[in-house]
Amino acid sequence: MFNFFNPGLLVDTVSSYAHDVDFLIGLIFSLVFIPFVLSELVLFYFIFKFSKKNFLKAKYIEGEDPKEKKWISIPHYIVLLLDVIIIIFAIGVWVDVKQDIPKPDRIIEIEGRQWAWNFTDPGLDGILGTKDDIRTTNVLNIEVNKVYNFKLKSADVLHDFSVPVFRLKQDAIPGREITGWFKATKTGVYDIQCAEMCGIGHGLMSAKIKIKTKKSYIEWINNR
Ligand SMILES: [Cu+2]
Repeated sequence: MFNFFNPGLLVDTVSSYAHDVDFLIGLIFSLVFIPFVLSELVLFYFIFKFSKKNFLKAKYIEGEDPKEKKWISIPHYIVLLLDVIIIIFAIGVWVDVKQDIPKPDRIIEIEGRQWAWNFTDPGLDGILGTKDDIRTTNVLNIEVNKVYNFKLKSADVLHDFSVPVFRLKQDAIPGREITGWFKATKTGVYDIQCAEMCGIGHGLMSAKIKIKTKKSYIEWINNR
């Protein structure tokens, strides 16, 4: 599929599904951009052409004769077809990212609150809710190339856990625990944001995700 707009060039792609989301953005942009340019060209051509005085008098057309409205109905069917193409690809990516949650190597807890992110790592035993759990605020330490499931909660209002390099966004809803997943493909330090207006400190709700190698991740756990 033609994909001349690649957002991956603007923001690093660091999760297993980041390229799928980029493909979708590129697909939608391409399929919307071309009809947009064509229809604007036709519009300006007609404005120019019919602005000459006494060129052609406007007629009242009821559209009962199919030939008279083909200029409307054919582009309309093309747009509907493009919509269906977008929906088919979008459902595929949605199922991968949001619904088919793979078996985790590790389960963590994420809690949004006004105005910080709290993270709970299960620690050495790999089990949440035990004594060796590691709680951090505004820094999430994870291991590269491992499937993580997260249990996302909110302590107060709507927040949204967003990791741009993962192409991941998930609302945190008070009273609910939402399970999601990611698998980081590169080490490094990247931004976490809150993507839901959650009060006056919303803009301060930035955090960091530190994606570590197995060795430095185990080191981090042992040094706690
Ligand atoms: Cu927030």
